[in-house]
Amino acid sequence: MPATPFEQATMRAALGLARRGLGRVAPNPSVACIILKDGRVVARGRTGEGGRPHGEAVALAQAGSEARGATAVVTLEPCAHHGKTPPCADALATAGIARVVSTIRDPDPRVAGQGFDRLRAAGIEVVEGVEAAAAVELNLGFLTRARLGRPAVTLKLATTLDGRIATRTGESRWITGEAARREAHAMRAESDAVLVGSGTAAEDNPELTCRIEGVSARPVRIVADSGARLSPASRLARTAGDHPTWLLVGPAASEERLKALQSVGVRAISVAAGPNGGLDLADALRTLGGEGLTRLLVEGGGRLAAGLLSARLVDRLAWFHAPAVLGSEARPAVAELGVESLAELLRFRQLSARRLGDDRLTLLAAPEAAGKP
Ligand code: AOF
Ligand code: ZN
Repeated sequence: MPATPFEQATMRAALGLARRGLGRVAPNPSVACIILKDGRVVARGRTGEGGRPHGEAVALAQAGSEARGATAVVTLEPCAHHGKTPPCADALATAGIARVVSTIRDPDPRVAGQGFDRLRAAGIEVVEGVEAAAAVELNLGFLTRARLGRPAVTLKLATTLDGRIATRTGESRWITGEAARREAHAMRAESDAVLVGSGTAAEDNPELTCRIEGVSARPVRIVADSGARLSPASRLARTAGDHPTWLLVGPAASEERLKALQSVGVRAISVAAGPNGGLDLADALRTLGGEGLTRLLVEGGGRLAAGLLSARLVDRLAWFHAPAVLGSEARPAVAELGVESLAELLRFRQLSARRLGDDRLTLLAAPEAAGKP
């Protein structure tokens, strides 16, 4: 029997529950499981901090004997491998779950369809593909790292209507309003790491922490800084003891500057050199994937944005527009891309748009959506 409207609604609730774990479970996915019996919810669970326990195990423990004959609604294919814990597929079967409603397959080669197979082999009725598009969005980081070895990249920009992020003299606070800025902090909370270029780090002197009440997220703060130019007196360097802070440096970075930064707790990571004295951004992202990061939020500036866009390394755009105009002498959000003809136009697909105070937030997906199921 296909998923009932109640099961579909429960899946949407489960996706919302799982979303609350984003930014806290890498390199694992955030998976939620809601257990239904006789038309009501008897248990719900999601993946623990750091990626364990798995969501199904949390929900099954809460359900106890109520799990017998019940339906489990799970936001990703239950795992089939013996890790620190036995496979969730087996745990669901042992608990007596009669039906599993789920979304997309888990691309981890230890799972990859075998979770669903194990459930069916145990006599459990399995419905796949429910809310699949939303599950791809939820699991984009995990899926992208599994497929491409790098985190999913969301480029966040806050601009005027004509795409400017600062005046010619560098004045940038504030172009968007309070509600948009709060939303931007919430986006940090759902990320494993936040990345800026060295120019932005020098000019804005940002802290890149997540300052929203009741949220204790601590995304890794990363600066793409080929020459290790970050000042040891910057906010980032001065708070490196309290918040993980990484510097992506190129081969030409001076040992002396690196030592000064490392002595205050900044971690330096070597990356291959790229064009125009910058970093090889594909190599940088692969390195971050190797460190276990699945969701990377890039907050500018214009050169880093252009570098990632031209290398086709941006998966999602989060574009905040303020109802204002600055003119072409102001700083553009995206530096030169070298586009000569419309055939090279970078076109995105709109996922959603909403109003935040007087500003507007548009979420867009890159055409080569790296996260296809
Ligand atoms: C689930 N439920 O809540 C999660 C799953 O290192 P381990 O043993 O924790 O396994 C990690 C893998 O388990 C990960 O790559 C992914 O395939 C799956 N994650 N599976 O059924 C969960 N977090
Ligand atoms: Zn599992």
